[in-house]
Amino acid sequence: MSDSEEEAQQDKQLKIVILGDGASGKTSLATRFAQEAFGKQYKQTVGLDFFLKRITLPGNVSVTLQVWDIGGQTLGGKMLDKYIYGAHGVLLVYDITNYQSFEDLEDWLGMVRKVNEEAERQPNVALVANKIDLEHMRTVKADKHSRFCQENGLSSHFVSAKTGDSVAVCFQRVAADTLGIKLNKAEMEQSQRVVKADIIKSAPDSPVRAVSQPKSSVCAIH
Ligand code: G3D
Ligand code: MG
Repeated sequence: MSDSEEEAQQDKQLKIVILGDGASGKTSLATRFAQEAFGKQYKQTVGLDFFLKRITLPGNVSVTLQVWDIGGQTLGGKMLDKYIYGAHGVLLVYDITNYQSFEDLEDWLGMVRKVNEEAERQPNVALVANKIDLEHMRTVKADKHSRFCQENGLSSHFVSAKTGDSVAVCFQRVAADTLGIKLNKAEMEQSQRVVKADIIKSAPDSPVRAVSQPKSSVCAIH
């Protein structure tokens, strides 16, 4: 690759818009992805608001994501088309404990399609089921989620902005789809958040054996 080609590649920016009902967790997802944090104050300025984050995709493709949080905009909001227009990727977010937030996605998706009718492309859309840490309070069945994905050609994601589960991979997948890059399973798993968990041994029977065993292991949070 020549220097200029490499530069062009380095400068690639994708517009990603996070849509969905109020309280589905859009700002939390944006914050989590931007800062690897949850619950910190996220400054919502008036007007169009986005942040930039550079990620690396397989094949060493570096791409900058322009992530737009629609703030308090609701379906039918006046500024909404300005957010949505020209997006490369859209995260359609609902809260698995709030059925209405799932039902409203049909309207959100309709809006995305309509606004981009005159743009040069339709964005890649990901269906994002948020708050999977609240599985015990789930009101939207997984098969409803799957059917909606199939019917509309969406990629499927189950995430938690609170724990960080699968958040990064979700953004990564949308970017990869937009650029026509396939992510294999290992690459998907690599971007999952991993933690080191110490194995605490109670009353080791032989000190020699205990030392020879691993003191920690790496596991993914699900
Ligand atoms: P919005 O930007 O779509 O309106 P927010 O949604 O990001 O402001 O989140 C709405 C509420 O849901 C917040 O609670 C937030 O902490 C919570 N939330 C967001 N994502 C998750 C998640 O993955 N799991 C859980 N358990 N809660 C989540 P508050 O109480 O601050 O209003
Ligand atoms: Mg918000």
